[in-house]
Amino acid sequence: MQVYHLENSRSQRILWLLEELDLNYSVERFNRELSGRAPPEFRKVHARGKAPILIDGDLILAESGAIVGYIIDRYAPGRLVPKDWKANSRYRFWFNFAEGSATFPIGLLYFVKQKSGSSAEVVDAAKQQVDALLDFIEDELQPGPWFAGEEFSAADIMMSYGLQAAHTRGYLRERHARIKSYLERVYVRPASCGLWPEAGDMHWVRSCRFSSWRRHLGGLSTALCGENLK
Ligand SMILES: N[C@@H](CCC(=O)N[C@@H](CS)C(=O)NCC(=O)O)C(=O)O
Repeated sequence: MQVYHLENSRSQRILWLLEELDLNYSVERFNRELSGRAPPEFRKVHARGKAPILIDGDLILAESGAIVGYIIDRYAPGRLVPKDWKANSRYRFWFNFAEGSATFPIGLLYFVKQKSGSSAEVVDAAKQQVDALLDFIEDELQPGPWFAGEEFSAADIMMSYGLQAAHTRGYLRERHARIKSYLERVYVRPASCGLWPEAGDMHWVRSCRFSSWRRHLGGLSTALCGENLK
């Protein structure tokens, strides 16, 4: 499998999933253009022209949720998907909520704040949407520790991208303590190590190297992962 990865983008979800499942893959890594857009290489591979894209033999797939579902169903059936029906329904809710409801308002607030022509009213309306979204997630993220409940699942991989963006952009407030401690749990997972912008996206390259070591050495400690993040 080959992942078309754009720096600091939803393609982090795919790299993280592949690491969690310890599957073999290669990465084509691209920087964003100055405008923030994906370079033309993406459009050459898939008409949508956005990250992530997965190439697996003659299959070319876009949309992070579709790619996550494909990888699990084909290469790791039953992994990272709760079996208990109640946990499974929570899993489905958050898996779909991530792209359907959470990522857009967070991205929109960033976009309107960047645009010099945005009025204070528009920025304020976008802020209110993000506050309401984060308050909802904060209330729902219990008892946890993961979105589907006790088991870490692919819903966490889908949800963390938007929450991590909200965190680094300073949208989390004091009252979002559960989300903050949730992100702490995410950041120390060895498979997610090196994916977060605080670490600098280039650290991913080092992290990949550690991951392939892990395949040979049979275990990457969280301590080593923490060191990698420095
Ligand atoms: N819903 C799509 C969103 C894809 C998307 O918007 N990707 C962004 C990166 S997070 C992108 O490629 N942006 C660059 C561009 O729009 O040119 C998914 O989940 O894959």
